[in-house]
Amino acid sequence: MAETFFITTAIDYTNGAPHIGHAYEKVLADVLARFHRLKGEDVFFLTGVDQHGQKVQQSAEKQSVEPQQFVDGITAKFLALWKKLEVEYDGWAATTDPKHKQCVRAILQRLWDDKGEDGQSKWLYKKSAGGYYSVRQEQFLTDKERGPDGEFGPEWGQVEFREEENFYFRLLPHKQWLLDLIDARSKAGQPLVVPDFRVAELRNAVEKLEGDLCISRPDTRLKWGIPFPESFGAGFVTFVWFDALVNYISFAPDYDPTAARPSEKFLQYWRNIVHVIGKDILIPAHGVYWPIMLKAIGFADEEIPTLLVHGWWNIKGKGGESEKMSKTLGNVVDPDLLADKYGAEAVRYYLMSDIATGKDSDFSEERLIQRFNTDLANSLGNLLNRTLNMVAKYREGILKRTDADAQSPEFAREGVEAYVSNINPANAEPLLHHAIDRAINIAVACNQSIDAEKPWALAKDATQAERLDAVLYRLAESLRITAILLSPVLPKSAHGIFDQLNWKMDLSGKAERFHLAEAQWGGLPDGHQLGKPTPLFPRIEIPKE
Ligand code: ME8
Repeated sequence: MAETFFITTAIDYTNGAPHIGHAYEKVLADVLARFHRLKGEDVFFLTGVDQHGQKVQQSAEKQSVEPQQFVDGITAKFLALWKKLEVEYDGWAATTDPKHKQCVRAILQRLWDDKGEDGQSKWLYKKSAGGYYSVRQEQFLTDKERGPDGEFGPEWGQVEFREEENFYFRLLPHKQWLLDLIDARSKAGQPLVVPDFRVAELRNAVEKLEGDLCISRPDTRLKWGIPFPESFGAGFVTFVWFDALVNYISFAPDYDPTAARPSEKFLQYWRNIVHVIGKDILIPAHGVYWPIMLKAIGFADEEIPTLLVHGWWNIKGKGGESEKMSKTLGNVVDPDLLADKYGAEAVRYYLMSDIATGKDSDFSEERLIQRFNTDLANSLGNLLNRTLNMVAKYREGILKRTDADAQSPEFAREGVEAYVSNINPANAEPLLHHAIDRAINIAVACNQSIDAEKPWALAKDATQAERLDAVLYRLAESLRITAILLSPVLPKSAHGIFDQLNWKMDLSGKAERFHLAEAQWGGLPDGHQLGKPTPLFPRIEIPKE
């Protein structure tokens, strides 16, 4: 049976149109999913939208529409964008889906019914509390959130004093368990969080944990959530995290929230899971709440998922410093417009190659153009064009294998190895941009070898016929391998390269055309007829001011 791989993303809030940060994360997960498919694994890729909450309720009210109508409109934008950006998922998690709501309610019921010796729930309790509440962030604020002037800063929006009764999920009794889990995973070389520089950050946060998690809102002020089961008494909805995090299991294959232990079919995927999330939602949501929630519903320690935490795309401000993208500053980058302007693959390539996984980067349209022109137009596209033209001119499009090219040239073998070792999402330091560089470097090395070997000179010398055959074979074969390696990032272009190489035409357009196992030297047979060259990556011309 094939190995499995389960990959999820954060589900995006549907209170506004998707921005470049959303696009980055979904493309990142799509590339990793495609890489695992390339390895022949049985992949389940889950993404979706987080449709409940106060912000949505308020935005809908402003537009005088029902919240469902409002989120349906925004959800449609996300769906259209993923189609445009070639994000191909297997499961779509929309939190207003009845299947999800039922799962959340079943989990609440299960935790409520799991009683300790005192006859009370071991996991949930009800209490009354008062405090300052940020409407924008949907949370009560503590003194830690006050600025140097003693006031709550503008990032919290409208802040008001509130007193209310709510349900809480116990976190504090599980603090030591979580610390031990973090340590054990790091010791075993499988850190709970990657890149592993985030482990210390999470550990500190757990050590400082002071309170439990409020999981309800009175429905007098928040209607747009999932109503608690009747046994909790009327008038409460659950909101944000207790709703959103559950998507990872409610939309997973074969999850039953009422079973004491998850099914074997579910665990087959879940045992190889990676949650891809942004750095802002590691602490406390994914790093603290989620492991404890999973423990509460019967997951074993080794079934607590690995978190792949990516950095943020910022914008360079006028003074050259990095600024957060925000609607207020009006500097939000629209991935939809960008894809229309440069094409989906140019956007995918830039987002994957110009940021170190886990770190932040400044978004720049100039860099997008530059990377496209340097790596794709000048290196890869140019190589494809030159190779096909030379084989057409000197050998009527037919490749000849000689003893000289029985072995993989070092740059191709090393390129494949370095690519594979860098791309693995569970690595302590996954470095997708290095993997991409290694694949592109194969094309760069080939272009250099053309300049060094001068096939046009070899073609003029009859004693060099075999040498010319070897040079041309090496170029075509390197292109075939590079196309396989880049297929997760550039699926359409990889098909384009295979089409022009006239390779596996019976599978034209199908993902099964690419297999990592075939990224080995010698795939193209002696006598193989190559196709015709057509420019695959026309240079992007920079508009003059
Ligand atoms: O947090 N660069 O939703 P969200 C990179 N619904 N990534 C960015 C980014 C940027 N500039 N801005 C946001 C939520 N993101 C919750 C998640 S999961 C059970 C619930 C990332 O729409 C952000 O880090 O605010 C997060 O991973 C994702 O986009 C969705 O953010």
